Amino acid sequence: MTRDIIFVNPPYERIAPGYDFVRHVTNRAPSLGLLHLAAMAREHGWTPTIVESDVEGLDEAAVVRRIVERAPRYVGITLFTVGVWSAATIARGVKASLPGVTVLVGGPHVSSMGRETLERFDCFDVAVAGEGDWALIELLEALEAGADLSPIGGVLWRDGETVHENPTRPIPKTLDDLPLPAWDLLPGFPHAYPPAIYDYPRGPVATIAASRGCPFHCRFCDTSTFGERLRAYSPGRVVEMIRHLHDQWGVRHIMFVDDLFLASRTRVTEFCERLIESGLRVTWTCTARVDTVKPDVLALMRRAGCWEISFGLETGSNELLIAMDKAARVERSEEAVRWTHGAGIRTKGLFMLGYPGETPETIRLTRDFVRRIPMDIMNLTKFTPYPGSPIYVDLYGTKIRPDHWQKMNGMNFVWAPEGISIHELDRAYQGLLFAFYFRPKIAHHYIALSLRYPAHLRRLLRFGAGYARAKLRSLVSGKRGILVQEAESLR
Ligand code: B12
Ligand code: SF4
Repeated sequence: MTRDIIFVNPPYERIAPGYDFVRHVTNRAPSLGLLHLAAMAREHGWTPTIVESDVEGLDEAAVVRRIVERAPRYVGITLFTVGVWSAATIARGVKASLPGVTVLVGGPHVSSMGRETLERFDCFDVAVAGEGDWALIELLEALEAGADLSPIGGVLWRDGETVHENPTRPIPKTLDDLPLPAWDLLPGFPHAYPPAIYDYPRGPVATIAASRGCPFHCRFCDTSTFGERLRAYSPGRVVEMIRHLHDQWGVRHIMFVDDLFLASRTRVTEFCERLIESGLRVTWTCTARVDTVKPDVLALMRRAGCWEISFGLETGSNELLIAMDKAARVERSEEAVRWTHGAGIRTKGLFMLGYPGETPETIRLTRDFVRRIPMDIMNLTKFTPYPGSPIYVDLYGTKIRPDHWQKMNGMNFVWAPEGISIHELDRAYQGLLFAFYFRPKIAHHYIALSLRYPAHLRRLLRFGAGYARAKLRSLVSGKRGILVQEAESLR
């Protein structure tokens, strides 16, 4: 008898209604978590399948049909806060047709809100908080045997009306024991999963999390899944993974999604040296804190193929950086960006707008800052108090705001600081992006990049054509422009 399990990355509100064309330029990275879980399950005798709803163009009803056709014993859904309601719709739909199925949930939302999630949604049977790789296997074996779930660390389960929360499990010291993520089970891999436009030179692209955990506590950040202890693959194992992706799948660019790729100077140096020695011709991008870069390491990274570094710059105001509990200040951010630019690596600044304490003055400081530094991409998100982040507790206590969950994709203001309205924030949002991008030197940079890497130009043209079609449709239907519709849909 087959031991089927279907893993699902549910559809979620990634794009505002009427804005489907945006998918041509956005990041379509798969759920790496599900790839790890599927690999682990397969290694332990299970037959896993992965459903990547958005990339496969499946809405909730289509996902349910897909699952029901296969009639698995278990369904495992990964939950970001933004996807919880959609996941619940899928779980209910599946259970209506397959009453015997067991629905497991895990992921960042469960790591911080596991109990509340099981209490609110009785369609989810068992939850795993934190790292799921080993917990999943123990859980599946216990469920198969009809055994007691209480000894399995990290698991939350229901007994009648009561939700039980087991103690957390010990964290393994190394990641090297994990099997390779099951890229072979990912529909359309690797071509269907490009990062955001201009975020890589040439595809196809794959993601790797070379480490897990972060010892810092920036107040807006949810670190509840991997906690504060940093663990990593050995540099040799990372190079092995890159070789596999390159040789088996033709991958030419790697996106490291670790929270702190540059945490250990020794490890990064060894990784770069090994990658250079390997002769693999791949480029890569990573994220870093501004206080971890130095010119000599940057020069080595560049030689090893590093194409872009994303820095969490957040704002141009030191007062806000202090409020966020970020260790570095604006001056350090500026220095890091200049060093990186000087080393020939592109820089992407991750910013947020609307953090508690934001004022017209802090917005002005951010505007001046982004125009002053040699940054190549500005990524601006709308401040969102995600469950699991310290600021969520400051603003909401532990009270659940399920009405907000579906909007928690960084593209909606769900909260506004004192003295500034959401409407003003929306205007400032567009103003900041405009101030950064609409400058001759940036236009010149992107024209040069498009000519050098024409795949981006094709994506941009598809985006432009989609935009024109959407605009035309809204004009013909007598409705107002799509930008106005978006603003209304968020209220
Ligand atoms: C890469 C990444 C992305 C990628 C890929 C997303 C994806 N589907 O995985 C992209 C760019 C698309 C993305 C988008 C967003 N992201 Co993001 N992203 C990350 C990042 C940096 C790494 C994720 C990762 O690959 N981790 C490694 C894998 C192995 O871990 P994992 O997926 O969590 O899975 C493990 C466990 O969670 C668990 N598990 C997961 N699912 C399941 C299911 C079952 C059944 C079980 C048993 C266990 C289990 O087991 C897995 C293996 O140990 C994290 C930060 C982080 N440190 O995790 C943020 C993070 C997950 N993102 C976040 C957010 C908010 C978003 C966005 C909503 C908005 C935004 N600002 O970007 C969007 C949309 C989310 C979506 N549904 O896709 C938040 C989530 C907060 C929350 N409570 O929802 C995080 C935690 C960042 C942060 N620190 O605040 N993201
Ligand atoms: S923002 Fe980065 S450094 Fe800060 S807590 Fe989150 S992962 Fe750690």
